[in-house]
Amino acid sequence: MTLVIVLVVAVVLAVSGGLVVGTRSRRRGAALPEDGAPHPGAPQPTVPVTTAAETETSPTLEVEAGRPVLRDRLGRARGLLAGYFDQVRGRKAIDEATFEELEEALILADVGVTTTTRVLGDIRDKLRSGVLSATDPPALLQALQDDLISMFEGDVESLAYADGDGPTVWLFVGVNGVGKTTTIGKLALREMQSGRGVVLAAGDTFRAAAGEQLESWAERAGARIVRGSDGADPSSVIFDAVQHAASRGAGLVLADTAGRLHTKVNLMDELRKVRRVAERPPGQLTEVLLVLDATTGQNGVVQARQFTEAVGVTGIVLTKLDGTAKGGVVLAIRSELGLPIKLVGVGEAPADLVPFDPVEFVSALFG
Ligand SMILES: Nc1nc2c(ncn2[C@@H]2O[C@H](COP(=O)(O)OP(=O)(O)OP(=O)(O)O)[C@@H](O)[C@H]2O)c(=O)[nH]1
Ligand SMILES: [Mg+2]
Repeated sequence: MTLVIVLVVAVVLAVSGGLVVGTRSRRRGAALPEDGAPHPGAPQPTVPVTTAAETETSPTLEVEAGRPVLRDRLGRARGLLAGYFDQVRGRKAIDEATFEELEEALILADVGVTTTTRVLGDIRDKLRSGVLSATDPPALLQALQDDLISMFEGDVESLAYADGDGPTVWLFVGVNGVGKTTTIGKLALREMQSGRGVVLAAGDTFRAAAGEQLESWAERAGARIVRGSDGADPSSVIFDAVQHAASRGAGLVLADTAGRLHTKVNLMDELRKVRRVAERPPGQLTEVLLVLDATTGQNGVVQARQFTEAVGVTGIVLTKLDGTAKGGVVLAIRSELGLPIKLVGVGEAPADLVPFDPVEFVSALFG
C-alpha cells in the first residue's frame, strides 16, 4: 500500500514538475542562471547567489503523515499542572488555599505573574457575583480553562500571503538558537508541498555554518536558496533573494537572520535595515515572525517586547514546546503583548511545526 502511494506521488511529481516554480536546474551543477545574479540595485551587489543542488528524493515523501498530537507533546507541561488541577478538582469547596494552589501551578508553568493574577482575579469575580459556586471546584477549573482560551479570541493565526504580484516575504528574527533556521526549513517543505515556489534567503551571514544548514533544508525541500559570502550584509542577501524570486515567479521568500540578543543596539539596528530592505518592492513583507524558545520561559516576553519595538513583529513562532513544562509562556505573551501565536514547534522533524490552536493547546494543558 505504502509503495503504491509512493509511486503515485512520484509519478504526479514527475508529470507536474513544471508546476513547482523556480525549483532546481535540470542539470546537476549547472551554471547559475543569469537572473540569479545580484541585482544592480542591491545594497552590496557583490553577493554570490547559488541555488540548491538537485536532490534525488522528492521532498513530499519526507514529511510524516498527519499532525503530531499536541496532547502527547505537551506531556511535561501537563504533568506539572495535572497534579495541581486534580487536587483542586478533589476539594469539597473553593477557598483561599485553592487559589494559592492554582497560582503556584500557573506560575510554575510560566504563565507569568501578571497574567496569573488577571485570570485568577476574574475567577474570584465570578465567585463573588455568584456565576461560580464555591462548592463546585470542577466548574472553577472549566471557567479557568474557558478564560485562558478566550484570551486568543480574534487572533488570526494563519500566515499572510501578499495579494499583489511581487513575492511574499516572511522575515524570521529572534535570539540565538531558538529555532529560526529549523522553522524556515520545516515551512519550506510545507509550502513547496502546497505548490508554492519558495526561495530561502540565507540572511545569517554571521555564523559560519548557518548557510550550509539552510542549504541542506533547501535541498530537502527542493527550494531555491540565495546565499551570501561570510560576513556579507544580510540585507543585500535578502534583497537578492527577493529579486531572484521575482524573476523566477516564485511566490514566497523565507528570510533567515542571524540570532541576536535583543539588548544589542547595533544588531537590532542592523535588523531594522534588513526589514526596510525586505519590504522594498517587488517584495511584499507580510510577516515578521519572532521565533521564541519556550524553554526560556518569561524571558520570551522581554524578547518579544524588544523585537516588536525594533522591527514590528507580526506573530510568534514558539518552538521546543515538546521539551518543557513552561508552555504557559504562550499565555503570558498573548496577554501581555497581544501578539498572535502563529505556529508552535513540538519537535525537530518537519511535521513537528503545527498551527497554534488555542482550544487544543489549553485542553492539552488541562489533561
Ligand atoms: N525539541 C525541539 N527542538 C527544536 C525545535 N525547533 C528547533 N529545534 C532545535 O533547536 C536547535 C537550534 O535550531 P536552529 O534552527 O539552528 O536555531 P536558530 O534560531 O536558527 O539558531 P541561530 O541561527 O544560531 O541563532 C536545533 O537543534 C533544532 O533542531 C522544536 O520545536 N523542538
Ligand atoms: Mg539559524
